[in-house]
Amino acid sequence: MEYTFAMIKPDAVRAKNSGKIIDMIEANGFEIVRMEKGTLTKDEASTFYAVHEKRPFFGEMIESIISGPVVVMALQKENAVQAWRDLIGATDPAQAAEGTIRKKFGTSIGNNAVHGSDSDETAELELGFFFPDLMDMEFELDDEGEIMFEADEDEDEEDTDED
Ligand code: RTP
Ligand code: MG
Repeated sequence: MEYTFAMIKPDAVRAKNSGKIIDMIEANGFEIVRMEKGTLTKDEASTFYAVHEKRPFFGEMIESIISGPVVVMALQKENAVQAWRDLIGATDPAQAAEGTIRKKFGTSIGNNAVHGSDSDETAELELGFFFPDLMDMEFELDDEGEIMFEADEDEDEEDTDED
């Protein structure tokens, strides 16, 4: 897939590293299709982290992710999911490779600076959760590298039929 979901977590936002992380995203050839800053509610965080609900540290994860503003992004690049996972590095910053975002800006496994979708399926769920309007849009870059949005015509027809 050409798109993935990325989040700069509260620890990195608090440490004033958002700009440096965004710089790395752009320097590594990702197009930022959407970007928004805000603080998640407990309900939003629980939905977002629902797959981890059985983990012993689930409560800590939720408290940490709602502890301050996050920056959420829809990123575009060829093979975006894997490319973004490669750039962020291993979950534990201590294990992350040199030059990765978590190596540079993560301070512990719970404060690891960024999140990235782990599969195409997860990316679709997470993009749909934060940027629902993107899901029924087609978008691509024109010759100048500008994003062009086009409504998905099939979806429109379906909507018309239902009305
Ligand atoms: P993420 O979802 O945030 O991109 O991280 P990930 O795929 O590399 O790791 P995942 O297994 O999905 O874990 C989600 C987040 O849970 C926190 N964690 N804490 N205390 C611990 O042992 C522990 N293990 C994981 C991390 O903040 C991780 O990003
Ligand atoms: Mg994960």
